[in-house]
Amino acid sequence: MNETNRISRARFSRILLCSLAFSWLAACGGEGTAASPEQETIGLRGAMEFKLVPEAPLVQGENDLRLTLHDAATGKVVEGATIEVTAIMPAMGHEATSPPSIEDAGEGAYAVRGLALSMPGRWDVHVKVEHQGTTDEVHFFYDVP
Ligand SMILES: [Cu+2]
Repeated sequence: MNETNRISRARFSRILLCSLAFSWLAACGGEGTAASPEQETIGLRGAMEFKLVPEAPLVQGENDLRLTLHDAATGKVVEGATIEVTAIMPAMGHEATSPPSIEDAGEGAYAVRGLALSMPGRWDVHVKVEHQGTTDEVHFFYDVP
């Protein structure tokens, strides 16, 4: 095989891998496929409504976001919850380099600061919430340019 063939084969494998990863994401994204900056959905356990809004357009590096929580049944804000936010890059199987800090801003709002999205590409941001014995969680997908 000559040099040109080797290069085009390598390129083809990369393209194939990307499209496979993309269709996998599209297929399993379900509730979170639209990578819009502002995302809102009912959690996977149906207990809470999650809204996550970046403070500024997402960048490679550290990002600040605002999480808002409502009780899915009553519509009341969820205050004083314990929150964990992690981010992974599904296509590459690695996590964000450090966890963000989370501060209760009152009235169901939480400031998520320093979410480290270390690479361009698609990130799966996993938000887990515990509040008075009730837990819920959600995945939001974001594309970092
Ligand atoms: Cu990566």
